[in-house]
Amino acid sequence: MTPAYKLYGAAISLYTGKARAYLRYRNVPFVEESGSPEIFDRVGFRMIPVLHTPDDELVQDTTVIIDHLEAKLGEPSVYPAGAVQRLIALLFEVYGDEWLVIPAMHYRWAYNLEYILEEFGKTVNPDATVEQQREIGEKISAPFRGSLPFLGIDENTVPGIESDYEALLVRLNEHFASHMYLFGNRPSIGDFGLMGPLYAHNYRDPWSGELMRRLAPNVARWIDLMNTPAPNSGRFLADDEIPETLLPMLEVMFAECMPALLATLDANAAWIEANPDTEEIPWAVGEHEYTIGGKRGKRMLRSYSQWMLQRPLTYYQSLEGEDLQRADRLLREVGGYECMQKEIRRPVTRRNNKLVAE
Ligand SMILES: N[C@@H](CCC(=O)N[C@@H](CS)C(=O)NCC(=O)O)C(=O)O
Repeated sequence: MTPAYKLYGAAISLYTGKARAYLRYRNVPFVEESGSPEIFDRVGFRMIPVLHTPDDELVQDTTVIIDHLEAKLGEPSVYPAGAVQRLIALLFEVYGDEWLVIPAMHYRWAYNLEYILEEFGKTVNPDATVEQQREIGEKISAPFRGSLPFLGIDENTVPGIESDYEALLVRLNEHFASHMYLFGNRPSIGDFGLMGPLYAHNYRDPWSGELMRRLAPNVARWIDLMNTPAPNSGRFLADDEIPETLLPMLEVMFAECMPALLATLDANAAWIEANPDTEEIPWAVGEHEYTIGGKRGKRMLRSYSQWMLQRPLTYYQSLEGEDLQRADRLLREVGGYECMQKEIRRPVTRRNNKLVAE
């Protein structure tokens, strides 16, 4: 029998790794294929992954894919019921999707070049010779390699990107020494967010995978676990507990990643106000100076980051009473209180897979 769902994606794709792990965890029957021009025409642009549902719907964007299936499948949800766990899980998802793409892209193109060029070629033409695949790879990977400066990867930031990433590996390694997933025995939306960059690039690319296994064998083990269909019987830690081992990672997240990503909200608001008659917000809305691993550089402000950031921000800003108090206590401890007060002056939404002002 043909599985009901199709995932249009690729083994080398960062975001496909996130969606695939979710489908496996929820035991959703699916086949994985490459997307076709017809599929991308229907979506409106070329982007993977895309989920093809049994109702012939095409769902684009990993977060939308996961939420679409969460609504269908119900419990056991990947969104913790505990307010603080849920908030931190949403933050880890943004961190994986929008920030760890920086080390993922850096390590892939700096240390795995030969391999990844062939992999790109193999993705397009599995039957071609290695030489042909390399040639195809050179050509079709050009836009990806060319995006490094826009992501803020240059000679000044590379030492910061590497020290920051290696420190993250060591901290995650310590965390996974005593926990299966971020919040106990059930993977959360935060685990899936981390899975994209940590799997497809930093585990699967050979040089990067070797670095991971050497510095952080428990992280490599977590990746194997995330890629395995699960019995779906695990639980999040009781009493909305946040493991101590996550706190140093949250500190780093709030010191460098969140301020940089939050700058997108101001840039988007300025763009929306300057272009009241244009519906779709462009992919990039300016550039800014940012810090990574203590090194300063310039990166493009990607409008889409706001849509991801709105998830933890609106969730946090909806909290009340005891939940808010507990969230604030933790946020103050990790230096995140100020960031989370950020007002969403011009909310954005997705309409027909396009980012627009709400
Ligand atoms: N926010 C999107 C990002 C998807 C994305 O950037 N996918 C990359 C591949 S990992 C892509 O399709 N790039 C354009 C291309 O392959 O032509 C998601 O979560 O699905």
